Amino acid sequence: MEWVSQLTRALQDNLFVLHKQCIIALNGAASGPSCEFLVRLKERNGKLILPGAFIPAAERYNLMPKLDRWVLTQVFAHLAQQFAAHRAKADSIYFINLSGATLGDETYLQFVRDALSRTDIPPQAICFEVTETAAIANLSNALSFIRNVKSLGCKVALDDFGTGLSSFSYLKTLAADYIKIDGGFVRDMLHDPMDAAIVEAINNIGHVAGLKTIAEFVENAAIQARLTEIGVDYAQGYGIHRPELIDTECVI
Ligand code: G
Ligand code: MN
Repeated sequence: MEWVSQLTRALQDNLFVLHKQCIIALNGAASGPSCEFLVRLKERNGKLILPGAFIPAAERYNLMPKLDRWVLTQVFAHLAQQFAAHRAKADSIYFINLSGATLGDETYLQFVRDALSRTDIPPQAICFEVTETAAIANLSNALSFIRNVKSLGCKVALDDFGTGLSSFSYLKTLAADYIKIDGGFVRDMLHDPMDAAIVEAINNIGHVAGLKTIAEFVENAAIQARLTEIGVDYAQGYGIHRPELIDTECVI
């Protein structure tokens, strides 16, 4: 219950902070994916709390639709500046996480449409990340959300892919552009043959389905080399870039 008041206050007083984490191309894949925006909660003592700690509470108390809108507003203000200053490449793609609750919120689409119309950010530079589990739990909402957001020109990624139960069969139904291979399989893939096999399987089936693949939690160069060998298209993780405040210039 304490989370409710802390999160509500954080929304009112702008106590959330946005970080970005760079995404790089492996295998000479055409660039495009540039970074993912990640939200953190700032405590009074200045300490940052990671989303894993507060998002379950925000979901339970129905605060995610508000937080998702706050993120989009901040990201668009930041990107509008980047594009105006020619700091964004023509083919840059920026990844924004969405909660399951927002998938069912039809007014969110209008919110995106309005936000796009107020700036010169190209719609194809925005990719919405939907977790595989949220998409499957609200399948009809997810299907119409994906269709609608793609009709605006934006892209869609299936986040944390592989943790759901029926991952592969839903790939046929969900018309996404990117699969993000769940970091839990990537992190230990050099020591755990099952994890390595799962990463390979997701990468293969993703390619057959016509999607580009992105590995999360690439924590060192050895994992990056193995992913390159397997043929994964893009990578992100602490070994490539530690998330940093959005105002910092991206180093890569
Ligand atoms: O659900 P999603 O995959 O969007 O969550 C990403 C979270 O994981 C972020 O909070 C981010 O800071 C964190 N993260 C990013 N890269 C790594 C990594 O290489 N290792 C670990 N353990 N966490 C990471
Ligand atoms: Mn994500």
